[in-house]
Amino acid sequence: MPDTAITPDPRAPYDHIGVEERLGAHNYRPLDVVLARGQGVWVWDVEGNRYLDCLAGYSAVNQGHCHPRIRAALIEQSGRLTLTSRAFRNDQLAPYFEELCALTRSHKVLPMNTGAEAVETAIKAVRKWGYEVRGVPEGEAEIIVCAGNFHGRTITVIGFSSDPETRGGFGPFTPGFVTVPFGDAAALAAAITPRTVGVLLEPIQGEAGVIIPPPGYLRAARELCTRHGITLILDEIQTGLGRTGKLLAEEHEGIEADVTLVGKALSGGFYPVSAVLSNTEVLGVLRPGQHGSTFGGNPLACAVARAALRVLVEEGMIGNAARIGARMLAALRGLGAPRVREVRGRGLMLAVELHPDAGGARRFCEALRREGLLCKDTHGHTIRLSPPLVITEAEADWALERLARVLAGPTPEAPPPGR
Ligand code: IF1
Repeated sequence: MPDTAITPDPRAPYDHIGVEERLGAHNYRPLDVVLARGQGVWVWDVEGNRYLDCLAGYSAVNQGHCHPRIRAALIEQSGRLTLTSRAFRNDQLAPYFEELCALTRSHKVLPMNTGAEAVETAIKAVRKWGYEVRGVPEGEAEIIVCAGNFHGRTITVIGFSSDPETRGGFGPFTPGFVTVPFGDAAALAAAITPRTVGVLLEPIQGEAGVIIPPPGYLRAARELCTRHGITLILDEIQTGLGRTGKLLAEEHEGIEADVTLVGKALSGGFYPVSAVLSNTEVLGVLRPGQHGSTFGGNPLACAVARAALRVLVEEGMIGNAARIGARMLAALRGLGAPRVREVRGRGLMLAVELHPDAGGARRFCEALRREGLLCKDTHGHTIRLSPPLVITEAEADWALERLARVLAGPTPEAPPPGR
């Protein structure tokens, strides 16, 4: 059982799970833990049990739960001005643009809300750029994507997913996407045609199970896009903002994308904030009235994002991710647990892939929950580990001790059947 408890919540008798299951759509199968409070890497459930959060909101809580400086910015701005629409200007937008562009070395930014919206926005801009700048015949633009990708849940985006779970039953889909194997530069080169306007990649495929491409692949993609005059679009919504031990994962290969997408931790988990980062040539094709969003660039989002970026840098979270991530990767690899097929990771974006005969990763996530560690399985046999970047050595050792116990211990009983 997890160690430190807090005063149980008097509402504990409330049937959180029963009501959620009865009234909510079943588009998730969450662990049966009802969280009520979070601080740093720790979260507490309604019974007062403490857990170390090894998912961090799928890398949206890189700065740790309820970071006080981001919360202060949220509270302060929420008392001044929260939403004006972009029909008018607001006093948070320009400073946010300046700070975001300076940090990411971008020349132009288009503010959106969710990651999927940023991906959709990039697709619109790059297609239009293709027609107006590259001279591709209208309506014929092609964007190359990779098998195993995850870029969001909208119809266009799932249309180029290769995962039957993600796309099954939702057609018809948007045309204009060509799929190549991830990590294969020759296949990427062969897929480029005069109608190609861009290549959309995750620097590391998160949902696919933290799939790291061969060294040099991102550089090869960069060189191919430069040579053919097409745009390299990097989806850093999960890999960005310190997760892999660099501000952006592209830095591991010393390249710069033409279009970079960020989201999730851009708000430290306080608010949906995303952004398309690029240059005038690409984003300049979007003229007034051709794209927008009710909440995109709202002053509350800008104030929160400004604080989230500030603490990420000022509190050394990026370097900590590199340091603690390397420590965890080495320790997990050193376990030598027979049921572990591979341990993958860069910075604090880690994954433990189990052999299929281990019985599936879900049962190990359930067992880890009972030990006080919250993590998520993906694609059946892989346990993803992505704690907040503020994790200390001691907290990482606390997590590793439990991971070692569960991964090397007896096979946990099968999880309860999905509802
Ligand atoms: C779910 C996955 C992770 C993303 C990348 C765009 C988006 C995401 C690389 C869209 C979002 C989230 C979505 C959430 C679970 C989570 C996820 F398992 F689905 F794939 F992180 F790996 N690009 N990922 O990872 O951003 O619109 O959600 O803000 O849909 O279950 P969003």
